[in-house]
Amino acid sequence: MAAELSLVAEGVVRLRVAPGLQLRPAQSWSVGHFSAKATAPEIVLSKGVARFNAKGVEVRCDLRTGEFSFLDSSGMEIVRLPGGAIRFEDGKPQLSLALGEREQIFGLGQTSGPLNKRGQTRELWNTDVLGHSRSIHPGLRSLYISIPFVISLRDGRAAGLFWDNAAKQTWEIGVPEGDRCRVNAELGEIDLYVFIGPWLPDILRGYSELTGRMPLPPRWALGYHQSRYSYGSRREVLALAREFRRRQIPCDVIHLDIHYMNDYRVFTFGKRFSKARAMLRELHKIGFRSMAIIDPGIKVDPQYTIYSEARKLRALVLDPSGKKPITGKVWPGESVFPDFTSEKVRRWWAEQQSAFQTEFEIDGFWNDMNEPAAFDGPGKTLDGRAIHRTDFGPKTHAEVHNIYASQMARASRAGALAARPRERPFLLSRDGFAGIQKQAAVWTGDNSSFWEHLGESIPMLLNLGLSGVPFCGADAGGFMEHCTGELLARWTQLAAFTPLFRNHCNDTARAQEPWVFGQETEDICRRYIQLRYQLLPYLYSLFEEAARTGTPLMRPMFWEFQNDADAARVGDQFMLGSALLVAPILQQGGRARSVYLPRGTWFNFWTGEEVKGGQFSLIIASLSTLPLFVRSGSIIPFQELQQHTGEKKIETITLHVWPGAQGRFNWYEDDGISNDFERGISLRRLIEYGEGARGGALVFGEPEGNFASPIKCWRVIVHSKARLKTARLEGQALAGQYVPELGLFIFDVPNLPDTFKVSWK
Ligand code: MIG
Repeated sequence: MAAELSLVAEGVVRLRVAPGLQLRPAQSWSVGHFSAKATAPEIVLSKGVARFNAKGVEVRCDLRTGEFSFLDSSGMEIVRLPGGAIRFEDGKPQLSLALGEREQIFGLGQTSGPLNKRGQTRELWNTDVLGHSRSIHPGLRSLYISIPFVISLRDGRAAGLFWDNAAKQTWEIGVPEGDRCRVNAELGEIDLYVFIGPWLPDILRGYSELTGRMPLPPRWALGYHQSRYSYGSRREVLALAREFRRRQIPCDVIHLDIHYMNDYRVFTFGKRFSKARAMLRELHKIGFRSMAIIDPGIKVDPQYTIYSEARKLRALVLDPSGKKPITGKVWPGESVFPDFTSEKVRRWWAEQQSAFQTEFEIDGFWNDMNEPAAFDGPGKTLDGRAIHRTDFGPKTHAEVHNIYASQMARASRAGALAARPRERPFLLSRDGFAGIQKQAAVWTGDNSSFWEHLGESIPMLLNLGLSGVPFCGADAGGFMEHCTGELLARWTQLAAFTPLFRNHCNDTARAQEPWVFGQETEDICRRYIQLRYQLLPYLYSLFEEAARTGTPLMRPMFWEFQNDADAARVGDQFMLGSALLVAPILQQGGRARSVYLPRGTWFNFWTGEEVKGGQFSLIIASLSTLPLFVRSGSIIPFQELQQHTGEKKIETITLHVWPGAQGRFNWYEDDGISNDFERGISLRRLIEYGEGARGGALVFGEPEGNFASPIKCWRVIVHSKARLKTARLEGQALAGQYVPELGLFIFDVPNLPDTFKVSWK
C-alpha cells in the first residue's frame, strides 16, 4: 500500500491510501483548487511511531501496527483508525473507525430516521424512493442525496471526516459492533479529509472551503413557493397566481411540473401552454417568478431536435458495449441520457437551457429524476456498466452515478448564468453529492402527507445542513398521499422556518394549497407565511452568512450549545440562526409538547413571557400556535409585510430587542437580485446590544461596502416588562412610547451612515 499525508488547510488533514505501490493522480468531482495548497507536515520518528505535526494538529502512525490516530490541539484523539483498519479487498477500499463511548455521528447527506446516525446502516447511492420513510420501506438505506461527510460529536468536541469517493459506499455506524464504524466503497481509493475541530463552525468552514459554498441566492427564492404535480394549463396557473393575491397570501414562486411540456420533451411547452411566454409575463406583472422542471431523460424521437442534436454531438451515456446510447424508460417513454460528466455536454445543455429560458422568460429550474431514474433499469437507474466519457476519461456508471445530478446542476447553473449574466440563478435539485450546494438548492424528494414525515423532516434537513447543504427544504404538506387541514397547518408552521419553503403535492393526492381546507387552516397558513415574509431581513442575513462561511441557517440545538449534553440529544426542535428556537407540534391532535430550552433566559415569541432555560418545559400550543422562543439578548430585524419580495421599497426595518446581557446581529443587505454584491455593492453592519445599569443600548457599527441602502429608519422595539421612559440617540432625546399591555418600548432612529449609539432606560 502507498499512503500520503498532507495538511491542506488549517485544521484539515488529508490521508490518501492506494493498494499498489503508487498513488494515482488525484481526481475529484467535489474538491476544487484547495488541494493545491497542501503542505507536508513535519515528521518525527521515535520508537516505531511516526508523528506528523502541523499547526496544532498531530497525526500518529504506529508503524508496527499500522494504527493511525488524529489528535486535536488539546491532545484529544478525535479519529482513530486501528491497525488493519484500512484495507483493500478485491480492490474495494474499506475502513474501520473506532467510536468513542459517547460519540454521536451526524451528516451523510439525506437520511431518514433520527438525528444521530449511530446505530444505522446507510448506503450512499442516489436513489429514487417513493415515500421515503422506514415505515414504508423498512430496509431503507439510501435516498436521493449522498454525501460521504460525517461530523462526530463527543463531550462537546466535534470533528469531521470526508471520504472523497463517489462510488457506492456503505456506512455501518456502530452496527453490528457498537464501537466501530465500518465504511466500504465499491471502487476507488482511500482519500480522506479529517477536520480537526473542535468547533462546529470551523469544521463546516473547512468542509465548505473544500467542496464549495452555496452561492448567495436571489431574495425571491426565500419567499413562499407553490407547486403541484401539475398545474396543467396556462389558465390554471394564472388563476392560481391571482388566487394568492386575492386572498392576500404572500407568494413569490410558482413551479411548473412535467405536464407543461410537449409530451415530456425537455425544453418545450405543450399545447395547453401554447401562450407560455405571455403567461410568464403576466405572472411577472403580478409579482411571481416561475420555476420549470427539467428531467435529464431525452425522448427518443428523431423528429425532436434536442434528441437528434444529442446524437450528433455524441453527448449521451453509452450502453455497456460502448457502441450506442443506453436507453431507459422515463416519463417521455424510451429515453436517452445526456452525459453531464463531460464538459462538452454540459456546455451544450447549458446552451439549450439558456435559449429556452430566454425565449420564455423562465426564472429558474428544478432538476428532477436526476439519479438518473430509469423505470426499467436495475435499481431504477442505469446499468452500472454503462459508459460515460468524463472529463477524467472513460468511466462506468457505477463510478459516477452519485455525481450525475451535481454535474447536471452544474450545467444548469452555467445555462442560467448565460441567459441572465447579471442575475443570481435559483436552481433546485432532487439529487446530489458532496458539493451540490455550489450549484443548486435541494428538496428532499417524495415524502408523504404523514405526521411521521413531518417529524422526520427536521433531522433530515438538519443533517443536510451539517453535510454542507444549507439551502434545503421538504415538500410542505407532504408530496404523496392526502393532506389534511391540521397537517397542513402544522407543516406550514414548521416549513416557514426552513431554508426552502415550498408546498408541493402529487398528481394523485388531494390538492393542498393553503385555502383548500377551509377558513381556519387558511388563516393559520396565511399567518405563518406572513411571518416568513416579515422575517426576511433576518433570513437574508443568515443566507449571506451561510454563503460566506458554510454555517447552516437551520441548526441543531447542539450547534448553538455545543457543550450541552442535553442539547446534543434533541432532534425534534431546532434553531433558525442563533436567535430563534423552533419546536413544532408533530403529532396529530397535539396541543402540547416538551421543549428543551438550553441554559439562559428565553422568551415566548407570542406572549413575551420569560422562560427559564436549562430544562425541559411542557409547552401548550393551540392549532394556530407554533412553539417559538427567542434567546435573550437577541436582535431580530423584521420588515413590513409584502405580498411578494419585490412588492414595495422597504424604508423601515423594525429591530426587536429581547433583553439579556449582550447580543449582536450581523446585518447584511444588497439589491437582492444582481451579482453586483460580488463587486462590493453590498452593505454589512454589525449591530450590538448591551445592557446598562438601568437600561440597554444598541451600537450600530460603521457600514461596510458600497450599497446605497434604501432604509431610512430603524424602528426599535424593546421587549421589557419594566416600564421604559426615555430613549436617546447619542446625547439627544428621541420620542419613545411604552405600551404597558404589550410590554414593549418603541422608538424610531434615522439610519445614519456612520457608527452611532442609541440607549434607553
Ligand atoms: O416520478 O415530476 O420528486 O416532486 O412532482 C415522479 C413529477 C416524478 C418526482 C418529484 C416530484 C415531481 C414528480 N416527479
